[in-house]
Amino acid sequence: MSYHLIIGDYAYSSWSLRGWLLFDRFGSAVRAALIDFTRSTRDQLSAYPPARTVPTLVTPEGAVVSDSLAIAEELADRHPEAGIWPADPLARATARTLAAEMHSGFTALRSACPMATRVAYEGVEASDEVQADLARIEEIWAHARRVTAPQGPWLCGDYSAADAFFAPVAARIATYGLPVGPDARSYVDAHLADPAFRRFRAMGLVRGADLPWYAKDYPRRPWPGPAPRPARVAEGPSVNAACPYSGRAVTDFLEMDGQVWGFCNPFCRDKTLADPEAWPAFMALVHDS
Ligand SMILES: N[C@@H](CCC(=O)N[C@@H](CS)C(=O)NCC(=O)O)C(=O)O
Repeated sequence: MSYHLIIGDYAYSSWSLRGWLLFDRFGSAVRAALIDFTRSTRDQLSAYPPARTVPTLVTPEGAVVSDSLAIAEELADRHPEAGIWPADPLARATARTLAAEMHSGFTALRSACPMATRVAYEGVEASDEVQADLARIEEIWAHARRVTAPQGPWLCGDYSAADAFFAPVAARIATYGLPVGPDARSYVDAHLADPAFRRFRAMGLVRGADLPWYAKDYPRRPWPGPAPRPARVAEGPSVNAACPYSGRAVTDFLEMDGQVWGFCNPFCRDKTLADPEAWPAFMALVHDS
């Protein structure tokens, strides 16, 4: 039996994004299942006591781990080679304190600006409380980068659980156009360009309804992340006979750059259509054909 991860809506569930990134970014195989955010989370998790929130992980032995920080720690212990926490002690301790502060804090930002990755707004006025949260976030991001001196864009060296924990914060800053300085903006942009983040967002663009209780009455602007490569739904036949994800026979098609590609179900086609370059198996097929 493998890991079983139960998550919420791709477009709205910020804690689920953290849990999902801990698998997708660090390479542990997982069977993921979605619960429906239009119905009671608690009822849908009743088969996994004592879980009440998502993400919930069921380990191969049947332990129910229903908290994102506990999932990070458990995966890090089970897969030390994956680099979920940095190997360097100073960087690791810094990553841990950042992830923990995110896990227990920033309630003004979280309640005023719920994650909603299908939209980007303009003209959002951040309250004093939200601005105070943003100032603290910028302070600890800058601190982490100062003491760990990473070569790349991430907080504590290579991408770590601290970055997975702040991915939904980056998404909120992007969606609501929140005011942050240039260093924080670069860090947000790194998340928006991260293929794992883009995969989660692509699935959110094509699965699940728009939930009215998350909608805000601000004018909209285009998503500030990388523009997806243009593609459209098409008819077969396709260049490929087998789906790039499952290897099964193709039934649903898209066209990109004048060529038709096939998938074994509409969701695999549509998540690819939403952001083709986020999907390595698809892009490998395109490059190798
Ligand atoms: N401390 C938990 C919080 C998880 C959480 O609140 N998840 C939300 C979805 S983003 C949820 O399941 N809400 C449903 C509910 O509270 O009934 C964690 O770190 O995973």
